[in-house]
Amino acid sequence: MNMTPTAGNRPQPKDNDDNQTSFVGFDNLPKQVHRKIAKRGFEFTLMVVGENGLGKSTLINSLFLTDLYPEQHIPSAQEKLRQSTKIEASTVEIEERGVKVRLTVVDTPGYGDNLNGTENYKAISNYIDHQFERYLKDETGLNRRNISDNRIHCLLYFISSFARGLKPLDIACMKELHHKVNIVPVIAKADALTTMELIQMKQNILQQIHHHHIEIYQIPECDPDDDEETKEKNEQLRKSIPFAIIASAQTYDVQGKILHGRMYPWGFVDIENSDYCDFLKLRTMLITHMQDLQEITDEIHYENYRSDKLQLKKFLANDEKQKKLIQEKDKELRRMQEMLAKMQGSLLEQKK
Ligand SMILES: Nc1nc2c(ncn2[C@@H]2O[C@H](COP(=O)(O)OP(=O)(O)OP(=O)(O)O)[C@@H](O)[C@H]2O)c(=O)[nH]1
Ligand SMILES: [Mg+2]
Repeated sequence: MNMTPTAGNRPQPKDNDDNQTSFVGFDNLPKQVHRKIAKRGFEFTLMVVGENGLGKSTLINSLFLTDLYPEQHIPSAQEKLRQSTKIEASTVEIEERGVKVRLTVVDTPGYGDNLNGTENYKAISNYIDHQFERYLKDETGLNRRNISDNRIHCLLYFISSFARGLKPLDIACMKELHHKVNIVPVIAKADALTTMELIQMKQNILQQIHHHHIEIYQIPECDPDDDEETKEKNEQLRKSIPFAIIASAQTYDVQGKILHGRMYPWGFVDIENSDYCDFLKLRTMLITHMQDLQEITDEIHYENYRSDKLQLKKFLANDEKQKKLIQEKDKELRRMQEMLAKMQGSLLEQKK
């Protein structure tokens, strides 16, 4: 079999007729989106979070056409000891048949390196809040027409396939973030698991999510008038969560076809093969439910943030009023005390 690594360029969409091709890529975007949105374009921000080395940057690179990280810096052991969560945003502009997508990917390299895990997810949480704050400021400002939306619409949470399920830090992190952002859990490096292990792992994770009352993103139901095929595909997406991910930035020439995959001594793993990898399902989910992810971000997560902020403002304003009132009363009291002291003084003078 001829399997030679190629120059890292993205392979063309395959035209074979197995089930994996029924899941779409960005190439199909214009068919998937509402005309109105197609006109003004998409602004979508995706964040990846998870332990160090789980393949976050690799996945981003293979999910979206551009190489976001051409030069990766591998930290030395000494640097690793001091490494804290470093959050980086990269934007790619994609234009597909007239539809503009401004995709921002926010990477959080090194998560889990720092022994103080709480610090890691607090930084992520603060970053999400900061984007809400920026949006709120823009929205209440003068130039409301050209607001750029950098709010995080979806967070891919990477779970290590070397664990049996969620680790305590994963649970704590998800609980900190689930009311701020749409969390989509993914099992990283799923090529390390056998079919049975993967099924078990998915069950364990879903049980833990349920047990700890973690609210992950729920794929919406189809419209009743959608065709059976759409309903079936949507159901498949729903059933696949947490998505099992195998990522690779490398492409290979496999018998004349350029495929994204991982080459092992025992064989080739094609990351677009839906028999053992949910890569295409994840991409389909992001595209078909991009609008829903944006709406939930705007109507639920951002709205919660905004109303909390307004309440806090009201409370602080009331607090400020109270403080002013107390200050005025204090002044009045002091004035009366001074008057009293003066009167006592003049009385004493008169007695003499
Ligand atoms: N076996 C396997 N290895 C993978 C997979 N995805 C990425 N890798 C490898 O894992 C290593 C780390 O990948 P990165 O993409 O840098 O991981 P990361 O999560 O961005 O790491 P940090 O930025 O340090 O947190 C690289 O050698 C990748 O080739 C996968 O699905 N399976
Ligand atoms: Mg990385």
